[in-house]
Amino acid sequence: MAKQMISLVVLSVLLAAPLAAGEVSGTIKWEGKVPKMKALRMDADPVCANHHQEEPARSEVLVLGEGQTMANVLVRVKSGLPDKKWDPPKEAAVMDQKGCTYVPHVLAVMVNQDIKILNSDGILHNVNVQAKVNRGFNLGMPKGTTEAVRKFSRAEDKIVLKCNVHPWMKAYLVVLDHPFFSVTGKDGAFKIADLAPGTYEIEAWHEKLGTQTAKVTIGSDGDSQTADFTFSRNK
Ligand SMILES: [Cu+2]
Repeated sequence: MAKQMISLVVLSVLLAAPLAAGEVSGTIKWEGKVPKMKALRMDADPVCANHHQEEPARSEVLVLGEGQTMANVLVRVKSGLPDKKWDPPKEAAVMDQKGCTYVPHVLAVMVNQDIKILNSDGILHNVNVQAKVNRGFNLGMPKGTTEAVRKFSRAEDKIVLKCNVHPWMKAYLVVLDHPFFSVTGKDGAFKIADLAPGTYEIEAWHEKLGTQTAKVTIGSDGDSQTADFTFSRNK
């Protein structure tokens, strides 16, 4: 009887405990001399140029934070996940057109997740989405069109977004079939949570510098592992 009571107590504790899966986090850094990114000449459209009077907008191929941490790197679980289907998040992802640049420069979403495409500039932009696995589209967003919603039904890497009105505008979109990914901000930090115990291949991708991978093992629930990546001109 006492034994049964104890197992009941143990069982209820287990059921009440929050799901404590593991996580991988890390920092992406640039190593070596920092190349100066070219200024984007927006003179062709004065409305765009006006947004950047104090400081010219620069190419976002390489965006670094303090300590040469790298923004716009997509970190994802490349292999090791269970054979399972994950639902997309209910919240839409957002891609804005602001100051005649795309914000963010790299956007990762899930299959069938709504993507809100905003036009904060209030001028004509068009969103030329050059998808290959999914159906691409060319969406005109005239002045007054502030929002459009789109989604992609299949996983696809490195979809290029371009604006034909402003040739310097370029962004990347990646569509993933699982939620285990993170795009770095200027602090270069990423975190991928809710990983069940197991061994995973973690991949860091940069638009020009390609990919790097690391193997990470989550030993038990609550385990927290680190994977740091360094990019440089020669890698
Ligand atoms: Cu544009």
